[in-house]
Amino acid sequence: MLNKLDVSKNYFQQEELDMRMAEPFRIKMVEPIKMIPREERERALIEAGYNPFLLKAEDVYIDLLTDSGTGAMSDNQWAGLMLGDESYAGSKNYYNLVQSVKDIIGYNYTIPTHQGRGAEQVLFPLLIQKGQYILGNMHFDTTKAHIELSGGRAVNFVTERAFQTTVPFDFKGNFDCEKMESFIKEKGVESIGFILITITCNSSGGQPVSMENMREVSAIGKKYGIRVFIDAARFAENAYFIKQREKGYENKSIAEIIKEQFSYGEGFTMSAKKDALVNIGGILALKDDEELYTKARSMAVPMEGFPTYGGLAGRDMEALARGLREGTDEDYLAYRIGQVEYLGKRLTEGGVPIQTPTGGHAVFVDAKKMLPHISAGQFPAQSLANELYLEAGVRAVEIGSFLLGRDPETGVQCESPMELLRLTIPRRTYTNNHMDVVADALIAIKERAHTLQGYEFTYEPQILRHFTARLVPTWK
Ligand code: P70
Repeated sequence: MLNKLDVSKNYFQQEELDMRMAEPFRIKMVEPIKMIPREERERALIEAGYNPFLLKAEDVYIDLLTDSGTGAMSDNQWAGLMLGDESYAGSKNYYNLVQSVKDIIGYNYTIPTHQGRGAEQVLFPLLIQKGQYILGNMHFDTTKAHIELSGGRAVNFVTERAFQTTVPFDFKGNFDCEKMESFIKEKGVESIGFILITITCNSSGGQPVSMENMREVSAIGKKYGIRVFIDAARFAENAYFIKQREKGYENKSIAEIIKEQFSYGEGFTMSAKKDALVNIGGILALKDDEELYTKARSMAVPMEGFPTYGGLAGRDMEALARGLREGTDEDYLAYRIGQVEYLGKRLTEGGVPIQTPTGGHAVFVDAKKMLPHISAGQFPAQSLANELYLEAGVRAVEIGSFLLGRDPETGVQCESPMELLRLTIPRRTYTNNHMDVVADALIAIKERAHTLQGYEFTYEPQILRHFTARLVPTWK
């Protein structure tokens, strides 16, 4: 009898092999990728100012920068592209999208947008009065920027357990409801704009929010008359975790869980480039507030486009209408979460510290633990990102002090509570052999982690600096 899996490394015992799920699809089109030689990678990284955002994608072998818009569409979605109705007004693809949102999420009013931030820029100014607080588990960075652009102040209430990376907890995306309620009482209800639940919670590691927690947040909203919205980029992955981990949901279908999740909000913004499996697109939807919908529709026209296309081609709306359905398929989700788990398991076995348990869309390596000799101000996770590129042509992204930036008032570098390297896994794109390349590289780096150096700026833009900043190693 086969005891170990004989492909790549011998990591799997028999029972794990039995549990393992192969891809629930076969591949009918491929896109060649290649690893350029080490000297060329060194040159490319210098040219990129030691900032992987500035690398040419062609110089990257395995691209784990983001899961946003990088997934593979299905044959059904590609077929949908050919059915694009490019009418300026009333495209049939828009009505298909509205129907998908109704069927899957249960909301009545849908406005397509060019991506997630498009939905945010239409909705937020309608909800925020200057100086109001917007309460979230952990706002995503562009979301925070949109809140601030609308005059609001973004405040995070994610559970402290999220910051203890080595201590497992099933729902590290949960709100600390007690803390949030004290804040509401302290500041007064009129100073609160709305509550935003981000599922899954990207910034704490793609970590899910439990149904119980969503219910509690919604109850707090009702108690104080504060509106609750959802940042729904990874809503299907969140539902899958609830089914896997939350008592009482093991026998519910993903479809039922998704509907219940959305019952706790009155509207959502969604970057459709994630769980909805498209390369571009977003959605703003409202459950039943016709008045707010009417206002949002008027705002959408100058910002995004006429409300039946909102910045998308008809064909893109069709791919999205179909992707929304595919992204909620249970077999697909089991494979998807399984792949992230696989990479996490390989890294853990190899002694690389990660946020545990693994989340939905990425494995987050704890660079603070792996490179304790590099201070927050010299960006340990950025150092690890650069070394990973040199080692194996893999591009990952820093989520730590480099991304966080400086205090706008004092100009002092903020210290992030976590210094993470995000290995973000595009959907249906790479195989577990690719995951092995990534794991082997990080395990090799771990052995010489003490030799890695910190970084300092040679160019530091004032806003959203991480996208275009240039760095050098501190000893050079
Ligand atoms: C990511 C991307 C986008 C995002 C999100 C949540 C929870 C809204 C948005 C905005 C962005 C990114 C980060 C680093 C590198 C590349 C890209 N997340 N809410 O990868 O949506 O981008 O469609 O405007 O995660 O996490 P959109």
